[in-house]
Amino acid sequence: MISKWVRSFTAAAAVLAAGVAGAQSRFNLQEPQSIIARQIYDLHTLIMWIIVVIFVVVFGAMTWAIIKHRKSVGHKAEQFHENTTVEIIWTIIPFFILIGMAYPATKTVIAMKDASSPDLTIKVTGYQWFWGYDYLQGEGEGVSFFSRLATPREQIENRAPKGDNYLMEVDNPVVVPVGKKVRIITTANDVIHSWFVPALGVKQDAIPGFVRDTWFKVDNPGTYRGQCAELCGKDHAFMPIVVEAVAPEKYAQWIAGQKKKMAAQADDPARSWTLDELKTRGEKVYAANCVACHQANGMGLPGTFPALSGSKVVNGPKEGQINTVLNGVVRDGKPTAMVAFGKQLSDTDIAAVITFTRNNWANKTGQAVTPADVKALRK
Ligand code: HEC
Ligand SMILES: [Cu+2]
Repeated sequence: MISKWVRSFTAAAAVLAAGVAGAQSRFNLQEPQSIIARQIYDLHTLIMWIIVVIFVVVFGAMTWAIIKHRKSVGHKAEQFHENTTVEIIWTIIPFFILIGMAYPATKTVIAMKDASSPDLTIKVTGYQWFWGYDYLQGEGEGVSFFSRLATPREQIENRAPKGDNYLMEVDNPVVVPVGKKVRIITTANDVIHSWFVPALGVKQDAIPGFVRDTWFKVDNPGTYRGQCAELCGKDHAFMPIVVEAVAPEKYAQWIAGQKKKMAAQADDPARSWTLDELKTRGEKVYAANCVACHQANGMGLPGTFPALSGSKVVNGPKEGQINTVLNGVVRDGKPTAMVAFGKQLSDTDIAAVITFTRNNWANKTGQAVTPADVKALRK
C-alpha cells in the first residue's frame, strides 16, 4: 500500500521536475528581451519563491500540528484565549513580507512609466481589427503604415494546414533599432485595445480619445510577437503585433525603403483609371478593410453586418455610397460599426473599393467611381 503510494509520488515528482527543466520555454514567462521585461521576470520569480516558502511553512506547521496533536495519541487541547505575543508576531512578519514584495514591485512600475528622453517615438493606434503605426520623432519620422493579420483565410477556415506563426503574423511589422529607447504612444480609433508584447515587457491600453505611453529598449535583434490584450470585438484575436528589432544600420535602410514606398504609393491625382483597374485594386482594398464584416461573398452576417451584394446603397446613386464609406454610418447620434474610412484610405482606395463593390457579386452597375468623385465629397 505504502510502496504504491511512494511509487506514484515519485512518478508525479519526475513529471514535475521535467516540467521545471523545460520551464524556460513552455511553463514560464517568455524569455525577457528588455530591461523592463527582465525586471518583470525577476519580480515574478522572486514573488513565486516567497509564495512557495510561505506555502511550505504554513502547510508544514499545520500538517505537523494536526499529526502531533491528534486525539488518538491522547492530546488534550490547551484552554487559553488571546496571546499578545503571537498576535504581534503574526502582524509584524506579514508586514515585512509585504514591504519586501511592494518595494521591488513599485520600483519596476516607476521604471516602466519613465518614457522620458526617447531616441524614437511611435504612435500606435488600435483599430477594429488591426494596428496603425506613425513614427513621430527620431530617425524615421514621417513613416506611417497599417499592420494587419497576414495569416491566410484558408488556414483560419481549416481549409489549409496551420503555419508556424498562425495568427501571430502581420503584413507590415513594426521595425525598431536595437539598443535605442523607443517610446510608444497608444490610442485607439474605435474601442479600447491594448498593445502587448510580452518579451519586451510592454502592455499598454489603447483608449479612444486618450493618449498613454510606455517604452522599451530591445537587447537583441529578433522578431517579437504579441497580441491585442483588450477584448475589442469580433476579430480581437486577429490583430497580432510583430516587432522586428534590427541593428541601427539596417533600421536606417528600412526607413529609407519605407519612405520610398510611401512616395511611390502616393497616387498621381491626374491619372485616369479604367473600370477594370479600379476593380482589381478595389478587390485588394476590400480584402484588407471590409471582408471581416461584409464577408468575401458580400453577404455580410445577417442581423449584424448588412450584405453589400444586392444592397440598395451599393446599387444606388454613387454619392450615397461614397458618403457611407467616407464618413461612416451614424445612427441616433452614435457611430455604428461602419466607421469612417476617410482618414484611413486614400481617395483612390475608396474609389477602387466602391467600384469593386458596385460591380461584383449580384451588383452590376457597370459604373466606375473615380478618385475625383471621392475628392469632391470630402469636406
Ligand atoms: C467593423 C465592421 C465593418 C467594416 C470593417 C466595414 N463595414 Fe460597412 N457596414 C458595417 C455595418 C454595421 C453597416 C450597417 C450600418 C447601419 O446602417 O447601421 C455597414 C454598412 C455599409 C454600407 C451600406 C450598406 C447598406 O445596404 O446599408 C456600405 C456600402 C458599406 N458598409 C461598405 C463598406 C466598405 C466599402 C467597407 C470597407 C472599406 C466596409 N463597409 C467596412 C460594418 C462594417
Ligand atoms: Cu484590439
